[in-house]
Amino acid sequence: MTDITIESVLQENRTFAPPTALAQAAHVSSMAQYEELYEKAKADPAGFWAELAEQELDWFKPWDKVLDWQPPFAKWFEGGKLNITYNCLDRHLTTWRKNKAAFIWEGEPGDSVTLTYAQLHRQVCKMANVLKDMGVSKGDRVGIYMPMIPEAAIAMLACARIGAAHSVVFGGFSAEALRDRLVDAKAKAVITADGGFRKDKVVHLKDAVDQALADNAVPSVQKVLVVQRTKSEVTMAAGRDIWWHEVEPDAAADCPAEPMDSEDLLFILYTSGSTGKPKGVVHTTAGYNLYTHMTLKWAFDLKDTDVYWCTADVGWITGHSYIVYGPLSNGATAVMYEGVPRPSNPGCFWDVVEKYGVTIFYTAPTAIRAFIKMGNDLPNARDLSSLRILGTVGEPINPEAWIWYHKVIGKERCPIVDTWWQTETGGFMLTPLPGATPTKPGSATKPFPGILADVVDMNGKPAGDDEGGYLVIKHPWPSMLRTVYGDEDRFRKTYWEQIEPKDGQYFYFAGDGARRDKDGYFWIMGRVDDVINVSGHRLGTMEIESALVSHPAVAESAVVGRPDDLKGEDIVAFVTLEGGATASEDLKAELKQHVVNEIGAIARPGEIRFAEALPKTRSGKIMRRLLRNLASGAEIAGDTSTLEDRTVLDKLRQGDPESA
Ligand code: 6R9
Repeated sequence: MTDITIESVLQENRTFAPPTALAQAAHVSSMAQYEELYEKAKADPAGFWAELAEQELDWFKPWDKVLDWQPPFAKWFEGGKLNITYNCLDRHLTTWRKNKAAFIWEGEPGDSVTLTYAQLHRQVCKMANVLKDMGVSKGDRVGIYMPMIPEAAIAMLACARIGAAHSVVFGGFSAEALRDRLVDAKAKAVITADGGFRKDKVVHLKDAVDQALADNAVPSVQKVLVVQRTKSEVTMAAGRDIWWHEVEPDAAADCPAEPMDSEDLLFILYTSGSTGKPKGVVHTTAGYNLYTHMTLKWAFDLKDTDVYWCTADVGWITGHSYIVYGPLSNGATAVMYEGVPRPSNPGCFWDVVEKYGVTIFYTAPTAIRAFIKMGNDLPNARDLSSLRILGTVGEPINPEAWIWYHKVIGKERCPIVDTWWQTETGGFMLTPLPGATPTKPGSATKPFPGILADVVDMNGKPAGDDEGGYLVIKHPWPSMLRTVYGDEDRFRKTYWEQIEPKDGQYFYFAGDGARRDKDGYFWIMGRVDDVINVSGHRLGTMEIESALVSHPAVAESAVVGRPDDLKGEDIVAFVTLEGGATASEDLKAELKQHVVNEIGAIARPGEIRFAEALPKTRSGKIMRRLLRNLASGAEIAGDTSTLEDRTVLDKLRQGDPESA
């Protein structure tokens, strides 16, 4: 018997070809062209990336060596000098793009600002000069704790301009979470705002910064730069805190971009491990610049005429790579929106699409499932005809959500680009190219050219067609994480030693279960930590959840294992219902049977629990770890600092009264 790591139980057979007109005009316009690029990159990865680095980026000094791979440490473009903000800003100023919109920003209360490349450049230079005055210099780390306002991007770019590394902490995180991250990064300064607007409330960011820094808890922080957004009352510490609007008018509008080595630290971004303290993922300059530039250009077929909108927050890697660096490096126009769908304005996303004529729209499955629950009237009441490409990221997208996105938002015209990647990978790893790749709902399709992805067992042996296993990457890529900040050991153990290297072959371990079908398409099955073992069958969460979501009454679901004497583990499914559906014991029985019909008896949930909402991280990922605790009646254990809404857990603890 082959060593099958995770069993695949659900098959999805629908395929969607790229629209002809879109394909004809696309950067990559056929499968043949994709395959040519893929094979070329596979045969000579260094040569492939070097050619693109020369074509697509501006360098102050060319590199000496494309790739130095001393596993698990990779260096790309060593000896080269560049500055990512030169590629994102300066080089556009000598072209017609000088007065092109770089960012179209809209605030939650409805205020808006457009920044051209020239204006953005000016603001970045000013803030860079202010940072210098604050004593920040090349090599220092700066914490950024901001709402979704243009100054968040300006702050990141201002750091990169002078060679300081930023560490953005999502503005929804608590003072404690902020403090831990500032301490770990030994940040010299913090850039924040008085507050931000979120779901019609003011989030008091400056107060949280004060709390984080209280009692000299972060001795490395010397200065705090504060942007005024909400005009709420804040305390300014004399000698430490500086108002941006007070220093901005006098700051010089020119600040040359610091020449950086290719491998100089660009940023640290903390990603929460399921246990233990968050990992500071380290990204460096040149490889990250190149990879985010190329992936956005090809996977979203980015053109100068596009109005591109990624709904993420800059506090996540998606915001770093695909709101700030990728779009600007390409000279694109990017929409930035402060708000999120909220009871007072559930259709706000579609208003923004209509108002600015968004052509490329990139969001997360959790948002799509929320839109489905809110009903089709909201999008149907807006003109969405400007859209040409849709994207998704963050979690596996259930085929039913994919189909809804395709029909109701894309009007069956827009390819869906399902991008699988991670904070650690810096950019898209598995993704369709919209003019080339036929898509299958629920599959992130194929590797980006230059990415050698595989599905293997614990010994590194490749799985057969449709056999589940571990998703790995077998060759370094330009934007891969370089280490875990200050913890090389954790870097090795987490990513490179889960599967033992053999004969010089190293495996980057992504921590996701996956299978590859006979057409070479990858299907992500969920995090390996979440795999459920029923009577010796190891089942991924994605497929059972998709089966549940395909029932008309179900809006969203999360399945976890609960220890069971007989089966090892039993499946407990947490389910939220569609607007019109009513919870009942009959519905529970029906849902169990539905899973049996869709998948088979092996996946029959032992228990269904109705819930009002599921516990999610602030970036929208379901926290199955907490549900696992609940399902087995245990106390909630481990880190809960990334939880979006604490009341969700309390409600779940009280059981599911609706089903009584
Ligand atoms: C970009 C981002 C990474 C984890 C990743 C996987 C899940 C992301 C996905 C996806 C299936 C996709 N994930 N995109 N799963 N299909 N298209 O989300 O980074 O926050 O570090 O999370 O998210 O489990 O390993 P990050």
